[in-house]
Amino acid sequence: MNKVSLDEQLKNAAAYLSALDPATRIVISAHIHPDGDAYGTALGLCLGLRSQGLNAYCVGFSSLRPEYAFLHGMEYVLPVDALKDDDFLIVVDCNTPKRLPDELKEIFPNIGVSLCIDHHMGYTEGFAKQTVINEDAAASSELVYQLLATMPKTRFDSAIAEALWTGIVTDTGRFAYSNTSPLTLEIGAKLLAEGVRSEYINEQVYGSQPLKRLKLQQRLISSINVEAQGKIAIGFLTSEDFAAEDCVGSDSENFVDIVRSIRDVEIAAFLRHPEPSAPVNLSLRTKAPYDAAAICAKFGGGGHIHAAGASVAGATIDEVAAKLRQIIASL
Ligand SMILES: [Mn+2]
Repeated sequence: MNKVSLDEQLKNAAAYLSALDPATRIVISAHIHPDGDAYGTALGLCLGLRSQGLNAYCVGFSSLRPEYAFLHGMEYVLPVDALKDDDFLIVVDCNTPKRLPDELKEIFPNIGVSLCIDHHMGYTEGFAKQTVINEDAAASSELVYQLLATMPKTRFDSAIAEALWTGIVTDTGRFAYSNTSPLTLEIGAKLLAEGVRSEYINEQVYGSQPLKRLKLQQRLISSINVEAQGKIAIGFLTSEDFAAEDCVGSDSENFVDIVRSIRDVEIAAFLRHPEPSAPVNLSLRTKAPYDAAAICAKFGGGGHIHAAGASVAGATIDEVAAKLRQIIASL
């Protein structure tokens, strides 16, 4: 892992970017199945670099999910087949080739990742030429704010601020999780001062659910099983559940929080299998002393100490749940 201090990494990355020829095309990708922090970090960085006259674009998503449709910068999203070997590729909120969008996985070795900006644990050594990595950052958007603030030519505006605000709000559970630090709130204050419409964004992200999503939640709630004297809760959604409510996998983003909200539960797991041919997705939330990233690593996944996930191909929900119970029992 990178032992260089965050300040040093920010300074180096800022110098690296500032030295680029303005004609160099910068292309920014986040991870597969983007969430609020992935969209917010990628678009916020893209707009922030453009405010300095740099030639920045995003790649890896072609549309925004409806709750994020208010974000600006979609006109700078390129299709993957437009990428060229001499593009300057930045990967954000993702620290391993395994989590890149599928269509980018094949071509990224030709381009190479010039810069990785992320806050997850388990960086794949050699993934990028340069990094801004800090596992203590609440969100990748927090790191991008710091990077842009290190670059004197940045002209912050409300579009940049709303993108980064969205990343921070969604990754901190609206400034509530333990990853929320004094710095997170300081950055939040600076973003608000740029004109973030906080109430409007809250309404878009958290108060505009389609009814089918609530029906899907109802199915998850019905599935929850609390075990080990109330310490462990496991809930799941099968491909039949998704089909019955006309939902896709991304409609269940953050559903693990429902499982996590049960009193006294220390390990909360949400298993979903949106399509029979797709992998089973495991989302895990833990309280001390349980290490969610270590448990998910046994399934080939990763994340943070109290919030992690894994994608398990060729398995059923029952098989993943059985292995999870076994791992927890052995702790
Ligand atoms: Mn994140």
